Amino acid sequence: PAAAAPSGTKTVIANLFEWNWPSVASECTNVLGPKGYGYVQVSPPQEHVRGNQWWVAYQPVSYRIESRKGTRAQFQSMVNTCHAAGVKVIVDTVINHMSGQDAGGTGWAGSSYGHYNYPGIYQSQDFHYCGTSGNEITSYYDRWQVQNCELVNLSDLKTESDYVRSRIAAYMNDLLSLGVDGFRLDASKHMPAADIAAIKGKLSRSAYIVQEVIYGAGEPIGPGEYTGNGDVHEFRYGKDLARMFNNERLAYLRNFGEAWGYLPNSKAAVFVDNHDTQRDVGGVLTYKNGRTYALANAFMLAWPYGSKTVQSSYTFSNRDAGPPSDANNKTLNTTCFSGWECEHRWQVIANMVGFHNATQGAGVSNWYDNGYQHIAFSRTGKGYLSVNDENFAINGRSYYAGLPAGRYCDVIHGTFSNGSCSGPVITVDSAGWFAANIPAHDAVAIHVGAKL
Ligand code: ARE
Ligand code: CA
Repeated sequence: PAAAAPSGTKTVIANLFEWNWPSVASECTNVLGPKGYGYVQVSPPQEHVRGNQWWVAYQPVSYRIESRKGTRAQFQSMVNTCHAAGVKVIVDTVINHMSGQDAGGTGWAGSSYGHYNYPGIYQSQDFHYCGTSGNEITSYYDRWQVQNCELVNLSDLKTESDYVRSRIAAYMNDLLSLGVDGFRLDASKHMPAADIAAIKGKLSRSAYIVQEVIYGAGEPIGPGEYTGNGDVHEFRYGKDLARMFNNERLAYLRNFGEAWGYLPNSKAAVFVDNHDTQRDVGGVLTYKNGRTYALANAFMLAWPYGSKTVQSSYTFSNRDAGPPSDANNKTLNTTCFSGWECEHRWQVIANMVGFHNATQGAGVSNWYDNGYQHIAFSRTGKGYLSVNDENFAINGRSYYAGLPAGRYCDVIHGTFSNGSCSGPVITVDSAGWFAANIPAHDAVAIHVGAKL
């Protein structure tokens, strides 16, 4: 987190998409804390409709903290364990709407509900009925519809009403009482920025806020109008980064960020992919791209633009299929590299979190590119990354890193721990240069936090 987050170097978020609470807790202790992640983002914790699809989580039925991912007690224990490991917790928060089931039913934790009736919480007068067919959003080019009609049949809350705002704030305050540190506000585009501001004004203490507003060319509602409330996801980032790797040139990345028309650096939240784009946006890089995906994340973590999230996924081939779960759809404990991809643990990605932390605050200098798919740059005085995404190796070159002379662990190919490097060591000479051979679709990275 960049904006509202407390200062410090540990600002990378790991999004442990659909992990259950006991697994998140042990990951904080065993991996996220030790590897230098500052935050974990977790999937929506409130009671939801039943079913195996992952997206049941986006259909709230009540604000009880009880879901397929665990009980309230397990959630509380997860927050405490993550905090003890130095990892803060961001919660995916679904407040624009309730469920999308016309027939209603019984939620995960036993609450009964109707499409526009959530006993003790919301009744029919608390929802929008915008008057289009099915009350559905039919055009993203109509501001009023986007905020007052239904997104995929999800009962749309009257976020302009003080009662609804208070009820939403009560849910968020409950999460704050459990110790959470921030919120990812789902479907923020579908709520006027002023409604979000009013809800934020009812929170019991400050918290990091990141809003999901997908940039769409020509749409009247853009991410820029939400920056007054906190950070906003910059969706163009992952799409453009993929295009540079896939079809265009890494050389174009030399001014990646605000100069590309993006949100201000201090407000942008970025990722290579998220749980939606990895399913729904063609061309975006995901775990399925293997090495290229790792290189894209390495670039993101090394490059000073925005607040960065590393996506962590379960393996999927069907868009809707939920995570590994038991016969009752209770999510199973995570088993990395078997049913779960655990991208945040990949050597390149996890080690580049260390690079990110060691280079925080340093500018970019010594940019080099070959005009095409080989780039390199320093984070002045702190670190150096060279990515070769050509189809051929680049051998026998020297690079000017401008780093203090000495021996550095190449954190792309080795892990630095207890003063030693499990991979190749790179020697920077007294003039700041080093020599390296970089295979096709590979990289080298060195930084002052991994100096022997
Ligand atoms: C599911 C079924 C639907 C069914 C519904 C209700 O798929 O057929 O009608 O349930 O029963 C997720 C899933 C949906 C799922 C939903 C509820 O993706 O498939 O519906 O949960 O369970 C727009 C929004 C943006 C939103 C994306 C998906 O602006 O906010 O659509 N993203 C968030 C989450 C999603 C989640 C929801 C919101 C809902 O990250 O995971 O949906 O809580 C252009 C526009 C974008 C637009 C995009 C796609 O790019 O610029 O604004 O994004 O098109 O339409
Ligand atoms: Ca709305």
